[in-house]
Amino acid sequence: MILHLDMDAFFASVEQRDNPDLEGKPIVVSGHSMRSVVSTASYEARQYGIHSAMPIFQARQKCPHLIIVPGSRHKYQADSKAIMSILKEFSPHVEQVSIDEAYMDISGTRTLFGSPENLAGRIKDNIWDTLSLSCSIGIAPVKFLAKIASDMNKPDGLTLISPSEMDEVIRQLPIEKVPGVGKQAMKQMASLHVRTLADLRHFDVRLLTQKFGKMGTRLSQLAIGMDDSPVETTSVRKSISSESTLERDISSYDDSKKIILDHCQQVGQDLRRRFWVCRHVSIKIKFSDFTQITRGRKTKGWISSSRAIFHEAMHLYDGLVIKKKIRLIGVGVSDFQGREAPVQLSLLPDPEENSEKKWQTVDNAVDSVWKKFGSHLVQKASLRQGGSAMENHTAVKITIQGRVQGVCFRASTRQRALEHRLKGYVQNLFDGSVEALFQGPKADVDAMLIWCRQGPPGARVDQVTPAAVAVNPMLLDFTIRY
Ligand code: TTP
Ligand code: MG
Repeated sequence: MILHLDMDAFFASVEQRDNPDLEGKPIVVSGHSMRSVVSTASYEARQYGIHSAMPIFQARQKCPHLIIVPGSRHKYQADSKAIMSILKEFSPHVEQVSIDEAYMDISGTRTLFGSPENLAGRIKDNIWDTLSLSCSIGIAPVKFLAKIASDMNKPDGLTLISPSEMDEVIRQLPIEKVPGVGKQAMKQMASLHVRTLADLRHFDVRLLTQKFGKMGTRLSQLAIGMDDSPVETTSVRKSISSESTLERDISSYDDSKKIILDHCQQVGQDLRRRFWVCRHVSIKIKFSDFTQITRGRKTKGWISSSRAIFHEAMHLYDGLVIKKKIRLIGVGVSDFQGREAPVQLSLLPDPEENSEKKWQTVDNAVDSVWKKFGSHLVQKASLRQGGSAMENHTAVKITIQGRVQGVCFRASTRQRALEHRLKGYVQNLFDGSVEALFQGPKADVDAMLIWCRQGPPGARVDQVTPAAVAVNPMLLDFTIRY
């Protein structure tokens, strides 16, 4: 089984933790300039439709009392490092994929830490106790579903997709939620009438590969739940590369340069996402007659910026004597080591970075974030309920006494609450009772209370004590708390 952890509203949560005045308020973390964009928005700010990569002026329009906090990269990096160290206490098989996100192979952990849910609960508790930050965890038999699962019950979620549930999840999974499916791919998906990942099962793998390249092949596998990508710790992965067979053979120097730049950006992004630096760059050129050459060189120091990789790649390319047309170009990097302090997509401008060129880098990062996160974030924002939609809502906290602490009780309570589209949580208390909070339209909350009094088969409910509480717009899901 694979576990995926993602911190909740990471930068914003760190700021709210460190400054009690910000707690419970709509805040965004962002750079100082007029051209700045939102790095992250607190869950309170997301209620107003504010999301990452949104220009600050637009965020202000959506929420005039929005608090804008200048980011402090070093602080987030320190927390990120601490989170990763906590994870490594549970297993050495940890792959950090961004500043607040990591995969963990938990196949061999049962003897030490019990069930996957138990392990995840302990990780969540440990991070909360040490850093006062909440995270969401997804567990699934394969990597891509673990990531999907961690997003299902954010914030403070814990979601397990068991092997028997995989098929149903894939049937329901909107195709835009699949990692790697960006805006461009979505246009083609729409023309193929593909809505969910399972819809891809109707298409031949050759057609998908023709339409989407390598990703098409991968998608046809994901559609049947196959994803053999392993959790890669720094020592496992030997190289990262990006290459493309060109639509037509080319001979122009400028065309080659553009394609090399594109590959360097891909490779650089992948490298930085993993918080690695490299010391070797190579290029691969295949000619129209299918002969091929590769050239590589060791760099002077450790590098990770796309520009430095491009510089090296062009140096190699310029050393070639090319007499034939080119049909394939590739760029690769290897010889890795983890970087001391991880740096996320540079959306928070570094104080020293003022030149126009550096801003260009920031803009490119924003573009790439849009490409990668755009549709997903937009959808997320539109799913959030605005103030008016919550006017008729009510919230009730209940304590249930009896023989109620089984996993089944909590799971079926959640199931029933989701059927009523209620927000809230259910949680075992130390005294043997269960606490639950239901929030949503009054009629649904009432129906839920009646259901709780009866309890699911196997449970024995002795007493239900309800208390009205304030509606909390922060609640976006119904979760099982640990
Ligand atoms: P995410 O995990 O994508 O977002 P998040 O942790 O803020 O919120 P969620 O609860 O939905 O996971 O990104 C982690 C951090 O990376 C985020 O706090 C800030 C930074 N980041 C940017 O700087 N720019 C971006 O566009 C995104 C998406 C994230
Ligand atoms: Mg996060």
